[in-house]
Amino acid sequence: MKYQAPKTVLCIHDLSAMGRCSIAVIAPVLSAMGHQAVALPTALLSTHTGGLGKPARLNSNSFGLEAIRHYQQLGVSFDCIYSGYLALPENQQLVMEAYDAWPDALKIADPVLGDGGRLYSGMEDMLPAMRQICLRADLVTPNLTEACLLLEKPFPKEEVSQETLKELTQALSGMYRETLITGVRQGRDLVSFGCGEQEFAVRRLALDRSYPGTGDLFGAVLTGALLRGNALSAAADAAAGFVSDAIKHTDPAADPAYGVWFEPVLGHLCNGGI
Ligand code: PXL
Repeated sequence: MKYQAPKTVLCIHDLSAMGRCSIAVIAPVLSAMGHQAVALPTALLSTHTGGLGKPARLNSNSFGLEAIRHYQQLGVSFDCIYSGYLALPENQQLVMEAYDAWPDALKIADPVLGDGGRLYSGMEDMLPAMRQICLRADLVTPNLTEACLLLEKPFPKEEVSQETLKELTQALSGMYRETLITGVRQGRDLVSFGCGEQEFAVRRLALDRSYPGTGDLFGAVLTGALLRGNALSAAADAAAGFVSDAIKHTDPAADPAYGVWFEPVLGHLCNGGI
């Protein structure tokens, strides 16, 4: 038997214990896809900040810095550094130190700042830090709100056309290495638009339900699929398909603040399915 080492991903996100987002969904998704997820929490929260009241919160930058030193002492090497929600602007330092420590890792940055044209609670001071991270990343994956924030453009009042989406992605691609704008509503579809070596669009029928954490689920499947050697367009398609599946398996009567019921469909990611 020939052993194949799992790919190792350093996940620099918060851990929201309940509400199905952040490391709570990213780690199981990456594991199901055969990768080793190493959690580097930017903060520990009892829930996310999107509709479950005021969460208990433990912010720490020093924990992450010490953890990075420890992994360096161990001689660990990461195949990928995947960052998202920062709890403090100083958390930027964690991502930068990780980039310096493991320069050959694939750097995926999700500039988690807001959704639906609004900033998430507590994100008011985080834009400069996200910008710095995105400048050094190989792939940046904003939603439309985050794309507008990065570009200092107002959030569009009306649905964006394919042409506008293309222009926004191209503008970001002029600033960053490769960009994928995710989850944009166009007519009956939810579209992700990629621009880097190639331009492409991935479409799924929108399901008229929205949940916190779907960006993290999308990002985790995208990361896992890229690490399996898929092209960005194929990885984005797999991610859109998984999120759509997970929403379809969620009781529409359930409180959306607790996120999508992705657990019953996690098995779809196993055994090289994607
Ligand atoms: O899924 C993004 C996210 C991550 N972490 C926390 C959040 C959110 C979105 O609301 O509140 C704490």
